[in-house]
Amino acid sequence: MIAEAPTPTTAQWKDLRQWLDKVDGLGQLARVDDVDLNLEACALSELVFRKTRKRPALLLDNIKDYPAGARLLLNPVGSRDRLALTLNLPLGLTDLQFVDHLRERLRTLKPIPAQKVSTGAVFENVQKGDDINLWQFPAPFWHEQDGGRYLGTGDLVITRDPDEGWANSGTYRVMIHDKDTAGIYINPNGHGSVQMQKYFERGQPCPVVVCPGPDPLLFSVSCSNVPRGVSELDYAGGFLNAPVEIVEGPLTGLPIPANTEIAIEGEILPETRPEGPFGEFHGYYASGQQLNPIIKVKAVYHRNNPIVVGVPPLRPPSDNTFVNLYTRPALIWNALEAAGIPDVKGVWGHGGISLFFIAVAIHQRYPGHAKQVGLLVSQLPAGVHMNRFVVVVDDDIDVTDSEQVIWAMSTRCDPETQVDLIRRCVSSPLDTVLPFTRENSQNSRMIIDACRPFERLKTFPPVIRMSPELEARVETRFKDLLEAW
Ligand SMILES: Cc1cc2nc3c(=O)[nH]c(=O)nc-3n(C[C@H](O)[C@H](O)[C@H](O)COP(=O)(O)O)c2cc1C
Ligand SMILES: [Mn+2]
Repeated sequence: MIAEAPTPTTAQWKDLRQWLDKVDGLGQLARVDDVDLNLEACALSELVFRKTRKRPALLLDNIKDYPAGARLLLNPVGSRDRLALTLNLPLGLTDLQFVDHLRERLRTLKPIPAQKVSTGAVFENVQKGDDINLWQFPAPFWHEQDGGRYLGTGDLVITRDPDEGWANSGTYRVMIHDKDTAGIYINPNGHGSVQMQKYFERGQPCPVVVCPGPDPLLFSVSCSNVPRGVSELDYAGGFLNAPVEIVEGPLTGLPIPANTEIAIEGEILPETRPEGPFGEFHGYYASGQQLNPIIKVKAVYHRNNPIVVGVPPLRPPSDNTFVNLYTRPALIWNALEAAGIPDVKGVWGHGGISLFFIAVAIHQRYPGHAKQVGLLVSQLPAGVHMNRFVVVVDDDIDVTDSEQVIWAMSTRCDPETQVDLIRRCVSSPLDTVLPFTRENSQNSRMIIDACRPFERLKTFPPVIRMSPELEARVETRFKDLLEAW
């Protein structure tokens, strides 16, 4: 509706380092020396996101207490143009145009199977047994109340379904316990969690590979909602229009991106240790300290001078919530269309995060259209996770503009007749308003029909709005005044 579908082109980079050259070429890479990973790195990441105009990616080198060359990349995809570059989309789009382009791309995207190659740069250094030491990599202590140092925030956690054979790659947090042990937290409905549980039910450990320094495309795909049964590595190939090159993990047989910075191969055990607390993506330390499974590391592979990618959760909006700000609305929009819903004109998540407060604009076609959309969005796989409010507005409202959405709620919605509460829906143990247990993570949600009532469309008070002709005429006539002030 907004822009023509972009022609997919083959992306011009093969790994994180070539991607960094592209970002440098855009003028969006800042290099910083001498940063302290104890709290300072996270604070710097947040301030760059909040206070700079360009929101550059930050490449930290000569990190305090680490050898030169051990690097940390912060804010990888925290600008719209950097995310567009990463997802192979045009630069310079507005928020809604970005969602519209992305949904078009996702609608036609065909996964391309990852291609096995004989070796890769990831094997430049191989460590086993006593040589394994996770502390060698820059793993920040991110937030003041965290329970440890997290090596995995912008990572890939690769596992395989023991029944169905497909490999999943999800972004899940990984905290270092000791030199060859890490803790992992996976939400119960995460694909990696389901696969892990299947191994545990058979009394087996779950083979795993953690890549804490991935290509930002693989990261962006691994932290968004890719359908069950599809490998994120194949899905990323669809974005690139070329297969992702992988090597086989020597111990696990799992796919490892051939030129990724670091790959940690091992097993997730059902054995638990205290993990967290951790400052979470919604802006709270929500889960306290939990007993979570551990990863026993069997081998570490890394490139020379490896780069860790850090995407610390912060109070939204942040670099951490940025990717899904676009992917979730795009997926919801596509799912509504796939369900046969006509005339969806825009989808956007408000509050700097895409899941809690979702607004959808429609051109109303029939009585009940708005309610149907609201209920569906609140339960779609792409929208259900931790959602709390869904607002449906008419398409004269800019769905990405919070002021306009709230104006529509204030002037077109009678709460008694246009608001519904739906109870016991899918949420998360990280939901701030629930007791933090895995068994009890069901929340309620509010469906707000903020459209003009269908039966009053013709008689509803007209909006005060100048005609395009009047606007153009007055703007031309008073151009000097408007520009001078
Ligand atoms: C930076 C970042 C960190 C994340 N950390 C976690 C995490 O620690 N645990 C988790 O379950 N989900 C986490 N997520 C969300 C998952 O990556 C997301 O739900 C993804 O779809 C999981 O992949 P899956 O669908 O294959 O399970 C994170 C997302 C982002 C953007
Ligand atoms: Mn998945």
